[in-house]
Amino acid sequence: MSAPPEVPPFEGPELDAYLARAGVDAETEAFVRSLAERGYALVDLGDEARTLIDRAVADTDRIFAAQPGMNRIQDAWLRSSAVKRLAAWPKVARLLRAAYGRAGFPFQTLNFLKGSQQGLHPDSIHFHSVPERFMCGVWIALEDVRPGAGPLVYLPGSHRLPVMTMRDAGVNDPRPTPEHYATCFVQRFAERLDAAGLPEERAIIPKGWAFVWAANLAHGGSPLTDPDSTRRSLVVHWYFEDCLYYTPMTSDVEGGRLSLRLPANVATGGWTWPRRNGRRVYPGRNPVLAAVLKRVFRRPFVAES
Ligand SMILES: O=C(O)CCC(=O)C(=O)O
Repeated sequence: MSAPPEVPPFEGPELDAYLARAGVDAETEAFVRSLAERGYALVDLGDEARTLIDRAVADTDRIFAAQPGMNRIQDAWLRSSAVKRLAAWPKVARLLRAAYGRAGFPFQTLNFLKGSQQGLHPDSIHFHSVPERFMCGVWIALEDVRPGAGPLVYLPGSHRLPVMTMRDAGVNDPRPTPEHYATCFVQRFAERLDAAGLPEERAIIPKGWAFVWAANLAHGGSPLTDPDSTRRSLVVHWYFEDCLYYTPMTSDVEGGRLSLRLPANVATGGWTWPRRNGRRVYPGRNPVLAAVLKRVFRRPFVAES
């Protein structure tokens, strides 16, 4: 058996040869090439998924209704089997397998009721892997996205920029914090995007379609120009097997101190143990404890932003 790739094939220089070897169908090839060229790809999840979406919306609307003013539910998959099934949708798993050359697994879900209005950011500062870039986001429209509802905004091609670490952002601290992110990273990242001069686009997509982004693609939520308008969506974050998983925002990557994670595996309901070259790596006591405690309390976390 050949070793898994150290670079996601769609991010690497040998894509044509990889695709020829893999012998994928036309839809898969278009998906992989879109990720390579633009850093994102669109997927129609199909009518079965649209039926399931109605159940997921009913489940999450109940949680939102119980907490007026709240706009985000983290890990509703722990409470809703419809969210859980959508998060691990087989068509998405198959396409990602082709793009990354490794099996993927969803590790977290976020449900939004309205647009998030989040600033432009790459997921590679929130979740990353060793080897790098084995992470992606899958944004599923749970209703048709209207232009005034704060659609997802993104900069095609920004995935090719170098991954920005906290040190790159000017944080000279071996233990960076979310405060450093807010005070340094956000500004430095915005400057980098300005310098790159890439155009902005918005994802105005129908219910049941997914927008898949590469780990380093700059994306966020555009302003809500119609404040009453909902924009129900499910964001699923995926990792890939045989990697280490960590939180870059609180890591000193250059200094070799990673905040390792023990990610949940939404598909199996368990966890996926970090591995390097086929061998298990112990992520440390705190990540294991955090993962277990989260499961014991089982309540999906509801937040305002
Ligand atoms: O849904 C949005 O508006 C943005 C979501 C996002 O940026 C994320 O989950 O990383």
